Amino acid sequence: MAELEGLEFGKSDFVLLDEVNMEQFMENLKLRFEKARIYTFIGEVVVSVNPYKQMDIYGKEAIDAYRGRELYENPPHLYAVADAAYKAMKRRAKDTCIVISGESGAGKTEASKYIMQYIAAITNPSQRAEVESVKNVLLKSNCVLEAFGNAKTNRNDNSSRFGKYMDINFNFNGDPTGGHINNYLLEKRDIQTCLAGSGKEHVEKAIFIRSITDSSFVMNVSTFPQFNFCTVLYCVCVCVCVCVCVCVCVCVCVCVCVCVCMCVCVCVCVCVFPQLLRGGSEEMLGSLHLQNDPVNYVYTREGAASTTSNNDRSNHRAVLSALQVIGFSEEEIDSIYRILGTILILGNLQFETDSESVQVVGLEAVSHIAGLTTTKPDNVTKSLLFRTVATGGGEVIEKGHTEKEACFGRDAFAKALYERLFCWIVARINAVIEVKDYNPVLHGKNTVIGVLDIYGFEIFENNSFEQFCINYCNEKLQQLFIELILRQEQDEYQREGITWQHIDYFNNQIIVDLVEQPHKGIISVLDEACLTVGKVTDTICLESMDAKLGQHPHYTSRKLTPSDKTMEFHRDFRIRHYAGDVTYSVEGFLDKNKDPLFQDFKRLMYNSSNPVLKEMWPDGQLSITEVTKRPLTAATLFKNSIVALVDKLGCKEPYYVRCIKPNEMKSPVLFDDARCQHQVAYLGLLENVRVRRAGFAYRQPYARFLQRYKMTCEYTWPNHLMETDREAVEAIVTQHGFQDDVAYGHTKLFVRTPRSLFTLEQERAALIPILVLFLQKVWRGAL
Ligand code: AD9
Ligand code: MG
Repeated sequence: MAELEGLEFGKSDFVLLDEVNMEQFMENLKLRFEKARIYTFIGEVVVSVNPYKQMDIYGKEAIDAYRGRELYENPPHLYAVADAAYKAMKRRAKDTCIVISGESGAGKTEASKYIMQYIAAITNPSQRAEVESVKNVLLKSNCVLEAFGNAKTNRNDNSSRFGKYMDINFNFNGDPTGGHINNYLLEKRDIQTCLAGSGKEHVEKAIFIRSITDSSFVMNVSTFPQFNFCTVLYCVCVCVCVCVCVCVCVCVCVCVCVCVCMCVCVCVCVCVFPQLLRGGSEEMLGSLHLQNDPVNYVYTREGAASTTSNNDRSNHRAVLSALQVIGFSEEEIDSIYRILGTILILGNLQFETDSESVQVVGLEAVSHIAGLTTTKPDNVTKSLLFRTVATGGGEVIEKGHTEKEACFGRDAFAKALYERLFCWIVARINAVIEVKDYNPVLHGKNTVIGVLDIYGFEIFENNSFEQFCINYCNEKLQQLFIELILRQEQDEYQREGITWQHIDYFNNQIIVDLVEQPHKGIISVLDEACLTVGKVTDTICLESMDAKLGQHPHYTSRKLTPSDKTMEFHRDFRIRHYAGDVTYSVEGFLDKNKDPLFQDFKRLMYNSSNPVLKEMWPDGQLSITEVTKRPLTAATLFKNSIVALVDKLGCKEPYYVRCIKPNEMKSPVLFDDARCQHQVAYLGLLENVRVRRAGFAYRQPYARFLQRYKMTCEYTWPNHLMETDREAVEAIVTQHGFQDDVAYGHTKLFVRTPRSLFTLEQERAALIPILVLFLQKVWRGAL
């Protein structure tokens, strides 16, 4: 019980702090982290600090302790918030959602898994087979999505490179009947950030510095026992490595490149590739024409240096088995791995220029690609070396690529293959779990719990288009948080005439507008540049952003502030986000925003004899003259999907898990005060405490409150004789002695602490059996 935790563990709810200020907040957060209390409430919000070690607080026993209990009956836990969302959904037939936010590595995905496990554990007590099967698919889909959508980065060994929002549908019994997954922006660069061509050429000193300070390559301290000695040892190790690397860097310039290749995990390699290469059977790899080591492939080489191979075999088996459990057919699974093989082989393809024309080096690879994609080798070669273009006069001609264009086309093709594969897998899972044959008349209202696990705010040394999208998404979610938790709450007090001291908070709408406003925002400028005919470069695009947004208080570029030496001339722009300043390199923005894939590749895939591939590339049936309409740009598609997501979340009752990353070392014993304080500040947690503390935990219209609790008061049972419902509610409150804990609004009763309500609930629960007995006797005529 929260009360039994004792003060040595700090306050289990930040609302209980003596004073609400940053100092006390941080003191409490740190104390609880050090005492292995990783969760703390702010009312119904759970603040979670990543423990970076296994905790003995999950599992059946804990689930039983939280099942059906009120939030404040147990110590803070993810299970408590999952149960609250579930109860609200079941008791009040409300759609709810659990929004898990925090930066990369803060523990969002782990939290979402515990929440899913909790919901799976408390539902379907009668073990009905069809419900069990839905639960199984929902849980197994995680394994597949992680393999295809997660990657090792500097900041997290298992970083989600896509945002996931999963709706779980429930029937009137509160049992899952199905679900739906939405995925948001799978980072295309993930499969090939470290391409020999693009990665190494642009290795920057800044990245090198990040690689050694992030030190994800040093060792994993999460296995260390909790001695300070270890912290010291760890710090010494880091220092030694930093010194060695710096010395190497200063003394032997050539070695910088080597170190970067060895250490930098800026490149990320989606888990499924090393799993396949290290874990696939000889027979499987043979049939895919693959060798069993990621270092043999350009797309996985650098990621492979930073990943361990211990679990690849078992993870590969788990993914295969999950795919089968979900219901992928053998042919579909085979197609998935054929596509993965194609991508790896594509990555190794080289081109050479021989007397003017460009050729593929080594035709064996082309025949392997043709075999894996069930296409003709000649057509593969043609797509790699030529593109079809429609001239102004309506003529269709074939234009040979330069070597550079061929490399660009190859990489764009590999990225698109992966992206479409991922989306197809999600769509296929959705087809299995979608609710079928649900009749609301027969089965009652179908309710939903949504769980959102989306990439957190990202600030790297080198931020590109992906960070721009991710950070925009976080601005939108912060806006939703402000809207739901801070603004609506205050607005309601005002509407209901409750005395209320306004709490100030930073409203980030201004930054959201900077990015998304039609005609004026950054996305609109980007799109305009992409649609402009002629050679528009990233730099020209930056100039037009400068011209349109130069006056905006949250936007700046080097041109606008020439004295700022931290930005590159004419290549960087900076946004003052709610979470901090982020400098973006505009290089590559236009290419990433456009659909860079030549129609020839789409046609090649559409003409494959493999039905799965054909299904993934419906746009390949268009001829070049039909492809006149510009597709929506990546930024606009992303913006539309995030706007739809926010709308979806906005109409549900939200529950929040705010995750904090205690340090950059992935250490279970380090609490980096400055880093944590920064996160607390930008997550708006202090404002959250202030609003919560000044506010009321619970509110209900008088009529509904009366209906539920009238049996607990002699003046209101079975009917009251007072003039208004409000007076009757006053009678209940006074009889139970918590008149100092409430405020009376125009239409609703507001209760400050949940404890008062808890007393009422207990009394009601005790009265119900007596009442039932009484009514039975009345019906039988015994009374
Ligand atoms: V990212 O935005 O996808 O890059 P997340 O999702 O916030 O990030 P994740 O949940 O993947 O972070 O957690 C990172 C690592 O922290 C995990 O791989 C675990 O090793 C560790 N972690 C996080 N939460 C817990 C926990 N409750 N117990 C133990 C944890 N370890
Ligand atoms: Mg994650």
